[in-house]
Amino acid sequence: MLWVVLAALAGCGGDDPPTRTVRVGAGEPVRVSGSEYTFDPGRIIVAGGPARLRVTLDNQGDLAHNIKVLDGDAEIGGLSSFPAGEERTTTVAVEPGRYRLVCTVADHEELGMEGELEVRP
Ligand SMILES: [Cu+2]
Repeated sequence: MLWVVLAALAGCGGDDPPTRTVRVGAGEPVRVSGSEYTFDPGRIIVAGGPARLRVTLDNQGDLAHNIKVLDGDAEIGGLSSFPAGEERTTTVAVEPGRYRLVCTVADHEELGMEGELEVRP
């Protein structure tokens, strides 16, 4: 039984879960599921930027979550926190470049609610 315990512990460790990537064209909407403590997909690649990216966060967790788009430390868009079981949509204007996606509730980012947004020309 020991290996079961070890496997369970390994699963709860600092290793990130596999990150799913989605690729969309500029103008195509993106849907992100948020839960404790992950965004799925965790990586979004937009081709044909600059773009007005329409993002829907589907809160499938048990807690309130949000999603913010960060350019360096600057927040350039996103959604305020909202309750579990709801979804919200926003639009963010992005130039080609790399951005971070984070949930700013408490320590959710440190716990894994973070992702990448890459906008390609
Ligand atoms: Cu969160």
